[in-house]
Amino acid sequence: MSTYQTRLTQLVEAQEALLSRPNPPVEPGNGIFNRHKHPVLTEKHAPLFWSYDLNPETNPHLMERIGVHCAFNSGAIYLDGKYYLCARVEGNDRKSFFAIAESPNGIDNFRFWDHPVTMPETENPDTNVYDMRMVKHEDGWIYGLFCTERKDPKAAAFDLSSAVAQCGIARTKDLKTWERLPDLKTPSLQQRNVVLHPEFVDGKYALYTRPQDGFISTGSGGGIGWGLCSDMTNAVIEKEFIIDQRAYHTIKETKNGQGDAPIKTDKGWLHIAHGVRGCASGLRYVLYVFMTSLEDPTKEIYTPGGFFIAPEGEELVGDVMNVAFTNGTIVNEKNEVFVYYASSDTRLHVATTTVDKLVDYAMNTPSDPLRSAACVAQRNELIDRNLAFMSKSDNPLIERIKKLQA
Ligand code: BGC
Ligand code: BMA
Repeated sequence: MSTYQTRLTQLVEAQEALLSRPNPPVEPGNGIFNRHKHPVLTEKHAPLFWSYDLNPETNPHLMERIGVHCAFNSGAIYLDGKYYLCARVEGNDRKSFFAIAESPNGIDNFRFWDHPVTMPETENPDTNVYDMRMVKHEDGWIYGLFCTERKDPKAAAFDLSSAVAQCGIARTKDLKTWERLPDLKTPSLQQRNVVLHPEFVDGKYALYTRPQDGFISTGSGGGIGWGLCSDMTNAVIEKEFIIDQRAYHTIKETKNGQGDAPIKTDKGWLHIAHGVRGCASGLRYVLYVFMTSLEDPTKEIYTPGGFFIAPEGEELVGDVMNVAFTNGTIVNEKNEVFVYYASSDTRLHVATTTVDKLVDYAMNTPSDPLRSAACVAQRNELIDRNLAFMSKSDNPLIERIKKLQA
């Protein structure tokens, strides 16, 4: 058999197995959510015709011509019973682009559409675009807000990494044709992680922002911000203020940013965000949860302490280590929740749970008391309640817990 034929057999068989493999939940989990056995998207999910020249005459060795390196941070939307992701796909050339993948059940069998998204540029071309949040707004459009990055024109000649991050805006009705609108203008020098709230607030569009002074550092401010604007076709936020602050010695000491749009529940808006801290191995990204009031979406009402999802196992390893990041969540008609989180800027996973469980988690997980001694007091309170309960319980499994410590 020719090299071409042998390699084609291997590639096709591997992809057939990958794309249709079931993705069961990992039990028992922590009761809050379940991870699933496999990532839902990887670079190997990209159609073979995206990276190979499949013609044996022009590619007898069946080599990759334009490699696909990762598929990660994905926007997500549920339309007519189907689960759609707008993935951040990155080529070997380090440029990201968007591509839609669809699945019948949200946990496996994701297939990319034939072509990536053709995202129009503005008069100031983007060098890199990434991390789209797809939101169906009550105005009838599906908006895609994403980060657009361009080299900083003010950087010194030797500095080839300083850039300016801003919020790009596009809208669509079918996820196929995207109308690019002017970038968001805010009082801040840079923006990343901007997310559209799905409902009008006081007749205006409401946006979660993440103001920053510089490209990496949020500078003097940071936090998850909020601002209103009256027109998405020329989006200007005049006043921006912080609704979720970062804080010393927490999982969001260095930066934080809204994930997808918050989930509306009868107890409040439920947010899944990312928090970042700096440590000896670099920046560590984890996910956390908070809730805001239905009457006043800028007011925090529940702030469960610590992380919700932190990278573990193979998730810790990838292009940018130690990162869990989310920009896509789906809630279906059964109130099942699909949290799409990427690990280490390399691959995409799903964590499944329900709206009820997330609200229970948010309302009943104590807030971070910010000091070791206060954390011990908080834990002792739980332990004492449990010991009192256990002494009265006749459940044989509870008996066995006692014996484990005996
Ligand atoms: C990368 C992003 C990253 C940002 C800040 C960008 O160039 O593409 O993934 O979040 O830099 O580190
Ligand atoms: C950011 C994000 C993500 C990325 C993360 C870690 O600032 O916007 O794109 O996952 O850094 O590199």
